[in-house]
Amino acid sequence: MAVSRETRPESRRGADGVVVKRAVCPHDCWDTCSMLVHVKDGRVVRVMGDPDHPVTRGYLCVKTNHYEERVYSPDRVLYPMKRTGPKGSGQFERISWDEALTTIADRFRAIIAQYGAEAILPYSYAGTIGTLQYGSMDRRFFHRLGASQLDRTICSAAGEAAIKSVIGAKMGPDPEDMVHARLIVAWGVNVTSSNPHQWPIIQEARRRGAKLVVIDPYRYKGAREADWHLSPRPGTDAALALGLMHVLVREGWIDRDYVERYTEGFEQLRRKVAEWPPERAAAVTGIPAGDIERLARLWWESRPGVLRVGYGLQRHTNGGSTVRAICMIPALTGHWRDRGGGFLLSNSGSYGLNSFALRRPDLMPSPPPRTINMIELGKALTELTDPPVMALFVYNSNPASVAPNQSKVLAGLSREDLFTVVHEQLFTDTCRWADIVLPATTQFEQTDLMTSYWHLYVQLNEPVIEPLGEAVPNTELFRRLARAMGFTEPCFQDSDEELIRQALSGGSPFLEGITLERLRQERFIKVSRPAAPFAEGGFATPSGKVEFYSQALADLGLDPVVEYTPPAESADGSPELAARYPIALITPAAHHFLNSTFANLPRMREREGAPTIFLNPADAAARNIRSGDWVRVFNDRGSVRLQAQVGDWSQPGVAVSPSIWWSRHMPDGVGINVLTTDRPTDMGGGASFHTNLVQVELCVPPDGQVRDDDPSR
Ligand SMILES: Nc1nc2c(c(=O)[nH]1)N[C@H]1C(S)=C(S)[C@@H](COP(=O)(O)OP(=O)(O)OC[C@H]3O[C@@H](n4cnc5c(=O)[nH]c(N)nc54)[C@H](O)[C@@H]3O)O[C@H]1N2
Ligand SMILES: Nc1nc2c(c(=O)[nH]1)N[C@H]1C(S)=C(S)[C@@H](COP(=O)(O)OP(=O)(O)OC[C@H]3O[C@@H](n4cnc5c(=O)[nH]c(N)nc54)[C@H](O)[C@@H]3O)O[C@H]1N2
Ligand SMILES: [Mo]
Repeated sequence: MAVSRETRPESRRGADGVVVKRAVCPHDCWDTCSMLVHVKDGRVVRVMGDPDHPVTRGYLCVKTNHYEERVYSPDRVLYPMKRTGPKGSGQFERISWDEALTTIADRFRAIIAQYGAEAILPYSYAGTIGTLQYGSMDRRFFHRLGASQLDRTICSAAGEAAIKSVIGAKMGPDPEDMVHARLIVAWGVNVTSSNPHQWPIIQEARRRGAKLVVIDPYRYKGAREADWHLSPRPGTDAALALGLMHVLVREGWIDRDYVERYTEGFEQLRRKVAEWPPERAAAVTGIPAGDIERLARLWWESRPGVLRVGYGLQRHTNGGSTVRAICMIPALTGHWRDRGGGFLLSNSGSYGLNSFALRRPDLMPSPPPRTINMIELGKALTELTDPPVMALFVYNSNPASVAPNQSKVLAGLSREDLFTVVHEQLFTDTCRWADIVLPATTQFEQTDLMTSYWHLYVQLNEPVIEPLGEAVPNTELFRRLARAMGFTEPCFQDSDEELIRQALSGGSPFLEGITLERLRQERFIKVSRPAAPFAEGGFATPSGKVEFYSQALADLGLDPVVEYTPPAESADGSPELAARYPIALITPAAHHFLNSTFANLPRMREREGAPTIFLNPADAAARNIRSGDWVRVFNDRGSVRLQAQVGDWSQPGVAVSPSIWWSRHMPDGVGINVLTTDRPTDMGGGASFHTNLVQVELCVPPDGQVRDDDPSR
């Protein structure tokens, strides 16, 4: 195809009428890719990775390669709609934007008059991670309204709290520098599915002689291709880290100079790790003591070395302590000194956008309204009083599919007296429970300022096509709602362009010289940040040092150094429960979906196969289960049917179910999250999606065709 590359400010057209425009992937993913979008006659005809972007390197993931299928999906919500049948029936009719806004404003006023504004709960997460559409005008609106605040904990809260307690900021090495590493430890991160642009960086490092070690209970593709795969029992990594530090301290494999200059509490840490000889860590984790010794030596001898840690391992009831323990390792050994070395869970602290200006918390009434933890949505909707939640406003999220303890969430959403508004691009499981559904634009139809929680480029996304139907961006929706509610503060009129200027205005040294004008010309600009941010200390903790001992933790009643506590649901944590439900089920990211996003697309569902559970051969044999069989997976919270795949995916007693399928595509109309717990993590109030005990048994498949030798016949 003959194409012309767009040259700002004017676009040029190729001979066949195709214009290539730049956009930025909006999804909640490490990679935040730069996209080339081929547009013909106002319609997207093809999407590709931008070859000029140093991290995207000309290719996109399997999900966004066909992004046009999502934009033009028959599931797109194109007009405002109101419910006409009973709650959950999915019966809606088209209404005008005027009617929708008036209905919402009238209902909000009535609720505020009777219950107070705290009876209104916004519910949003990261349908897009764009600075504007993730959190700006929406926050202003709910702050001014005095609605209950939402604690957005569903993804990363435990890890964030842990990082902050040790190093003070969500910051680590520049991933592009990891090509220099001699050792990369991918610890609880799926580097081939969740973070696909990390993979070529790892491969380049390996070509230069580096080793890849994967620590993950799931033997996913990257684990199979690693130099060494260690498979701990789920939720036991803090014990592994303590065992590793025991060996490092015992052998004197520590950087005394770094420890003295830049850390605090080494003496307390030394005493703590003395209690964790590798044999003890081995008994907890299932990783042989010899392997723990070997890994400690490999780490000490490999410079630069990096712990590339993921969010998977902090989605356990003890996830905060786990990240805390791991985060201490590079300070002990001085790996922070090297370019490309240290610890990286999140780089989102590397930008310094002005979120106060964007979100305007000063618009909140005083005292500020109550805060509700988003992972406890079911409880909030069914148990809260004083006031009860009477209105739920959902955007950027699909809680009917993604929130834990789904039965409770659905019980809440089905309340006839709950007024639910959902602003969505696609008619999701959550839309079914709405009173009003509003149409949202996709990234190709809206403006945003993009950052990444992994790489270090600020990027600008501008619309490449006109909005479909009557869809509007989140920012415009909340401008309209502010008008309907009669809010007169000038900040409710700020345009998207003004919002971007405000976001860049905080005076952060990282953003020096980065302006909207430059972004329009250059599209992506790297932040000004030292490559090795902690080579000479400079941590963002209260002491300015790595805090092995944290008074803040002691104040929370936690071990001020760190301790391993068994996951709340595990043989050690709850023996009685484990006797009934002997399998530890983890539910990590599916390769072809992004949380529940993309799971509506037939191409992605086909490639993903069926809602699956990977079982170890020993567990399968004990239950007469073979690959391809349908099984019932259940615990006290609920039950789902999944198709079994039997193999060396995990150790005995551990099962894996890649997530998240939409409930409507599940055999019994409910999703994997009927099994998951809404119990918050030890730090940060985060989600414990991977701490679940279940039982598994052969069952009747969705097509009713049972196996010839099925004992349940
Ligand atoms: N294809 C795809 N990409 C995605 C997503 C997706 O759904 N699909 N989701 C996006 C989002 S929102 C996020 S937050 C990131 C998440 O990216 P990741 O951090 O990779 O998150 P998960 O896939 O939940 O878990 C990562 C790994 O942690 C492992 N794990 C689970 N429990 C433990 C444990 O106790 N110890 C150890 N060592 N490992 C454990 C899982 O088996 C999994 O392989 O990815 C983003 N990218
Ligand atoms: N069992 C289990 N559950 C999990 C996880 C797991 O690993 N296992 N992972 C958890 C994690 S890491 C996360 S981050 C959460 C994710 O939970 P969510 O943030 O709810 O993520 P998605 O499922 O991607 O749903 C986002 C929705 O936002 C919509 N959307 C996208 N862009 C826009 C926009 O600009 N405006 C509006 N109004 N809507 C938009 C999309 O169409 C989509 O339906 O799920 C969590 N749930
Ligand atoms: Mo996430």
